[in-house]
Formats: sequence, C-alpha cells, structure tokens
Amino acid sequence: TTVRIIGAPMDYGADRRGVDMGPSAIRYAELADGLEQAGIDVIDAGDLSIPRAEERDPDAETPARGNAKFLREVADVSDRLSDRVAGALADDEFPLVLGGDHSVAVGSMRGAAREADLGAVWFDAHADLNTPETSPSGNVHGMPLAAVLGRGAFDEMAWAHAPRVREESIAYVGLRSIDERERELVRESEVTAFTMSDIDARGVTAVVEDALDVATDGTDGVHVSLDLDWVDPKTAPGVGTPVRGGATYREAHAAMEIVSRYHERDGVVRSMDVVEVNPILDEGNETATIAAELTASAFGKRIL
Ligand code: DIR
Ligand code: MN
Ligand code: MN
Ligand code: MN
Repeated sequence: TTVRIIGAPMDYGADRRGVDMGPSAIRYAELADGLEQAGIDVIDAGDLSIPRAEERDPDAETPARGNAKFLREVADVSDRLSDRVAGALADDEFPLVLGGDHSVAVGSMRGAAREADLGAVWFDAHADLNTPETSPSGNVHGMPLAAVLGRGAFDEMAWAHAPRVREESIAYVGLRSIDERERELVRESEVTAFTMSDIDARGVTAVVEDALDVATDGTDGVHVSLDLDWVDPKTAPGVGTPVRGGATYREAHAAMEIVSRYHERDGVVRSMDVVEVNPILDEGNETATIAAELTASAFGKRIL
C-alpha cells in the first residue's frame, strides 16, 4: 500500500482556533516514520491552502445557511479536498487526510464515495449529525455526517451530499456527548450507534468488529474517521471539545489494530481522516503523538 497524506488545515468548523495546526503537529510526531515501520510507502502531498478564518466572514450569506458558520469556506475546502481524495484513489493510493476540524470529513467522504458505495466507522465522542437547523453551536464540525447524508439544509448543497453513502452503512464507536435534538436524529436514523457503554459491556475489539461489519456490508469500501476526542482527554488533551470517559490508550490501539486487520484481510478500508488535534490546547505534543501512533496501528504497525 502507498498512503498519500493530504493535510487539510481547516478550522472554520470549530469555535476554538488552533486545530488548523493539526497537520503540522501530526507530521512532527513522525507519522510518516510510523507508517513506514508498518511497511507502508508514504507520499506526502502537503497541505491544501486555506485562508485564515480572520480574513473571512463567518456569517456570509449562502442559500439555506441556517445556523452554520463559514459555510461558504467549508464548501470550498470540501470541493477541493474531495478532488484530492478521489485523485489519490484513482492513482491506487490510500488517501489519509489530516485535519483540521471534523468538517474535513465531508470532503474526504465525498471524494472516497465518488466511485464507490462507501460505509464509514466514526470514532468520536460526538455524533456529528446536527444540521444547520438543529445545531446549537453553528459549528460545522458537529455536522459532517448530516452533510454527507444530505440531511436538512444540506440536501440542497451539492458540495455536501454524497449520494453513495447510505446511513445503514455508518457505525459510530464511542459516543458519549449528543445534543438534545441530535439525539432524536440518531435514534430515528438507520445509523448503528455503539456508545462508550457498549465498549464497557462488550470490550472495544468486539464493538469495533461489529462496526466494521456494518460499514463493509453491501459497500465497496469503508472510510475510517478518527476524531481524537474519541480518546479520553486525560490521554489526548489537545482537542477543542473534550468529554471525559473516553477510550483509554490501550483501547484506542486495540481498536486501530482491528481496523488494520480489515485493511489487510479484505483491502476494504478505502480512506481515513484523523481530525481535531489542536496543538494550542495540547500538553507537549501528546495528542498529535497519539494520533500518529494510532494511525500507524491502523495500518498494521505491531509491537512484535
Ligand atoms: C456539538 C459538538 N455536538 C456541536 N460537536 C463536536 O457543536 O454540534 N463534534 N465537537 O466533534
Ligand atoms: Mn467529530
Ligand atoms: Mn468529537
Ligand atoms: Mn443520501
């Protein structure tokens, strides 16, 4: 496998500045070395160029904007990123997108779903299923799954909706913080939701296997989306919206080792993003280091 790293230093989707430095911090944490130790060839395609948020107007009018900030900017990045991701796949490379806030997943998934029916496993404390109508924050990083599913106002937005992503092919792993109106959206959807309670009861490896089975069933490939706030904030403090009670260091590695088994066994894992690392809020570069380690685990790096 050849992995093509694509940096998406985007922070339009989150309230806390600093997540735009995620790609640099993850590279500094020796992501490429870790992948090479897993036997992967690595090409670093650099970063998308993304104007600073201060140069932009968060409330610019776009059709059906609702309560969604920087929608025009997110749409522009999403279009460019989806081209890059589709381009990597067309060249038989594996697109690995470094965020940036979680709104980058819209471009990743649209690109990966251009020529394939795409499932997804969503490692996150949050459900990211708000729409511009339901979002309490207006932050698009809480909406990427609603965007690709074309829910609510996103239905009208060509940059968002990925028609080859079906909700029954999406599985959450590790949920523990869901907004009030979003809870109804999750309950009424066909998305499979494994919460932290499921991990408590059944163990992380069984849960991740089930999630990957959901995402592979009837699809051509799976997108893995790793929001670092999935991991417990004691272990991964450098995130904008920490929620206690997350995956431990060992659980997180065990989960990624299951991902790597699917990767090897069926070649079904098609694309991945690693998001929400915020170096300003981090202690040392701990969260980026864990992000790099977990990514290497997902590509097969082992202790022995
Ligand atoms: C919250 C936070 N549900 C929102 N979402 C986050 O703003 O919609 N997603 N942090 O990762
Ligand atoms: Mn997220
Ligand atoms: Mn999150
Ligand atoms: Mn759809």
